[in-house]
Parts: sequence; structure tokens; C-alpha cells
Amino acid sequence: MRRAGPAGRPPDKRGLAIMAAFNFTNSYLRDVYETVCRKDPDQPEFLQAAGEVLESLQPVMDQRPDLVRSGVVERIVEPERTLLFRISWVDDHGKVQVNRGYRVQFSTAIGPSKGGLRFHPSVNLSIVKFLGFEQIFKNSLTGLPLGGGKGGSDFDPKGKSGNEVMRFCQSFMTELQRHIGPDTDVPAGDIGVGAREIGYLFGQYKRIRNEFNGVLTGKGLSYGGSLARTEATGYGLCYFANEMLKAAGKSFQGQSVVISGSGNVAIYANQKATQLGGKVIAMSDSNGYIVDENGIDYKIIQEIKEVKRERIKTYLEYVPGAKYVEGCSGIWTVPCGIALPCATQNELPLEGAKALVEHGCFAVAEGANMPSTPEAVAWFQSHGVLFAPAKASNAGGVATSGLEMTQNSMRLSWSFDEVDQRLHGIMTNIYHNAAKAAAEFGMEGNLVAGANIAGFLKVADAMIWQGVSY
Ligand code: NDP
Ligand code: 2IT
Repeated sequence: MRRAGPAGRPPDKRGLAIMAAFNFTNSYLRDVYETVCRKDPDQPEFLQAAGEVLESLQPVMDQRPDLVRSGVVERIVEPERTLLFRISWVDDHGKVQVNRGYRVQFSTAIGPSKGGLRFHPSVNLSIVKFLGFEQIFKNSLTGLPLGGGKGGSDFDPKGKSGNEVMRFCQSFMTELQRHIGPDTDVPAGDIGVGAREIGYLFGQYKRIRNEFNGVLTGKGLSYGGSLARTEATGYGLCYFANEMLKAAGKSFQGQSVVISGSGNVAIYANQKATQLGGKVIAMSDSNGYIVDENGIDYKIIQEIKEVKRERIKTYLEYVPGAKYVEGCSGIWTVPCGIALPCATQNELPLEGAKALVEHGCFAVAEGANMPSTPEAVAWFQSHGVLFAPAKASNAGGVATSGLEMTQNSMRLSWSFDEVDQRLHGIMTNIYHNAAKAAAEFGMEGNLVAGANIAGFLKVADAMIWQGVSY
């Protein structure tokens, strides 16, 4: 018979199934996690993200009873504030449309809540909470004063006109503006939210609040945006991967690279991986993937996706010798040395991990948030694959958002090179801090555990110093 959780009632079947993926030997953390699973059995992505972090904190808890006394873990798994609101807008045919808006301000322990907005039909509270939870530790790893949050909507930008996107963004911000601010909560982009959407959101914020400030990041360069923010997540991913490869005596040089996705992160990961000597031979969107053994030029993808907003299949019109395969999951069967999943959560399951390892892949660095399932991560780690977890390797985007906030506060703009150099320094530090934390707690080489522990400890200490206020 399964033990009941601290509140008396065991998690239901869905919660138990997710719990089974994790191995808890520390009874305190197991109880906390069980309570989370019992409270939110309908939030599988959030439970997955929380389980992964809590599992890797076990060696820390064994050494730090003060963390147990101060209830830090119980507190950190509960968002400080969760906002759920209606967004009504009128489409081009005059029909009223209604979407749901979310903003989860997860933690302000070390700075204002900070994290992107995602517009995608799959967005729900589970997705927003998993992203917001990951963001707490990621932002802590950057070394910048950034709390963690996330938001978005189930609005689907695909097939919408520019005017519809603008009206939606204006309606979204009409509500969100009362909850955010440059010292409170600073949203940015994520899936489906790029420069165009940030512009419309910023315009509406300014109109309602009559304030020109750094309330959003990822802004256009003419109104407070930072140079290199567009490129930052993809570049940062490759800087991190390069550091991890270097420590193992390897590099991008001469390696075939497979990148899933073809959005903001994927495009600039392609550019940087190519600059570092790799050859990007496959990319995807949610419909399918392309393979070009001669190397995919990131500028073509940029034109297809950012300018024309078309499907990746269009690549064949530019490079007729390339191959297109319908369905995106097969991309992991393309033989490569290095894989960079840059599309979405759980896009790399166990079968994908097995195929990658079988075909010689020796390094995986996550550009998307939580793209590998726990089973896939375990497969990589048990087969000697160098593995860079998202909250460390994709932190370059939010780090550069932090640099954008700094520039906005100073009312100054740094050059591209200055921002890029700072980004490079931050990613190098994150790698070394994660590697050091893993070694300190007896898990040398395990960057998943190292990133979770290093990110957590800073936030936990801040929470202890600030007392039980939240
Ligand atoms: P974009 O919207 O620019 O691109 C998303 C890409 O992923 C598109 O190619 C899209 O294909 C594909 N994709 C999205 N959802 C799915 C799905 N359910 N199945 C298969 N493919 C899918 O987003 P970003 O590049 O900004 O974000 C990609 C990932 O990186 C996300 O996980 C995001 O959270 C993460 N991230 C983003 C950061 C940023 O600064 N933008 C920073 C750190 C992490 P399609 O066009 O067909 O939908
Ligand atoms: O997941 C992420 O780190 C982002 N989407 C970027 C967040 C930000 O505030 O720049």
C-alpha cells in the first residue's frame, strides 16, 4: 500500500505515474514532491520539471538541514502569484474571439520576475508553470538579479493576419499591464512571440501607462532593444556546448550537427555552430524536417521563417538537392555528432535518444526548454553522451534580456561586440559553476544536477535571508 502524502491523501494515478519516473531516497523531498503531485495531478509538464529539480537536490538536503527548517522547497514549488485572464479581440471578419492569458510570477527572491511569453495553442497552466519554474533556476545561473516567471496564451499566431496579431497583443497587454513593470515583472519572447509581438505589446503598455521604460525585453533596436538579444539564445547555446566539448577534449570542428526547430533559437544556433566549424545538416518545424548534407545556410531559414513566415518545406525551392521528410520526430534518426534540440518540450523521447546514440551522437545541448524526456536524459547519461541541460545551456537569451534591462536603466546602448562578449562570459561561467556544483556534491560530469543545485542554492539563500514572507 502506498503511503498517503503529508496532507493525508495520496496523489491520484496521473501523479503517481509521473512520480515513478524519479528516484527519491530523501524522505523530505519525496514528501514535498508527493504533495506537489497530489495538488496538481493535471499538470504533467510542471510535475516533470519539479520532479527533475527536486530529485537532484537530494545530496544538498542531506548536508543542509537549515533548508528543510526554513521550508524553502515547499515554498519554491508554489508560484508567488498566478494570473489567469480573458483576452477578447475581434478578427478580420468582425467575429469576436476569446483566448486565455496567463502570467505566473514564480519567484522574486533574487530580482523582479522575469521570463518570456508563449503564444501557442498548447499553452495551459501546466506549460506556463513548468516554464516559470525552470526560469527561476536558469535566471539564477546567469548571475544577474533576475527572478523567475513565464506567461502566454493559447492564441495561435499561425494563419492570423498582421492586424489580428496586433489586436490580440493589444488586448493581452490591456490586462497584463496592471501586473508588470520594470521592477516587478519583465516579460519577453518565447514560442510565437518575437520582435513583431513585443513591439505591439510595448506600444500598448506605453499607451495605457504613459511610461517609456524597460518593462519588456527583446524590444526593437530603435526603441530600447539590445543588440545581440535576437541572436543570444542560439549563440549562448553554442558557447555553452563549446565549453562542455572543450572540457572533454572535443569541439564543433568538422562535426555534423542536427538542430530541431527553425525559429529564433534554432536559426542563431545554426549560425554559431557553423562559425565554430560544425556543419548543420538537418532542421525542422512542426510539420517535418529537411536534410542537406552540404550544410544548411541559416540565412535561407531566416528568410523562410522570419520574413516570409512559411513552412520549412520551402527550403527545397532554394536547395532542390535537399531532402524533406514529413513529420518532425524522425529528425533524431539523422546521423550526427552533435544534436541541439531547439523546438519544444518533450520533443526528444527515449526512441530519439536511442537513435542518436546508435548513430554516433556524442553531445546533446538543449536549446528548447525541457526538450528531452527524463528517460532520454537517463539514456544519454548512461551512454557517455555529453549532456547540457536547458536551464544552463539556453540561459543566454534571458541573460541578454538582463543586459537589455541594464542598458535601459542606464539609458545607454552597448555595441554588439560588448553584449556578445558579456554573453560569452556568462555562458562560460554557467558551465563552470554547474560543473563545479556537480563535482562538489559527488556527481562529477552530471550537468543536470550541477545546474539545478547551483541555480537553487542562490535562490534558497536569498529566501532564507528574507524570512518567511512569501
Ligand atoms: P519560435 O516560435 O521562434 O520557434 C519555435 C520552433 O519550434 C518552430 O520551428 C516551431 O515550428 C517549432 N515548434 C514549436 N512547437 C512545436 C511542437 N509542438 N512540435 C514541433 N515543433 C514545434 O520559438 P523560439 O525559437 O523562441 O523557442 C524555441 C524553444 O526555445 C522553446 O522551447 C522556448 O521555450 C525555448 N527558448 C527560447 C528562448 C528565446 O529567447 N526565444 C530562450 C530560451 C529558450 P512551427 O513553426 O511549425 O510551429
Ligand atoms: O525561456 C527563456 O529563457 C526565454 N524565453 C527568454 C526569457 C527572457 O526573459 O528573455
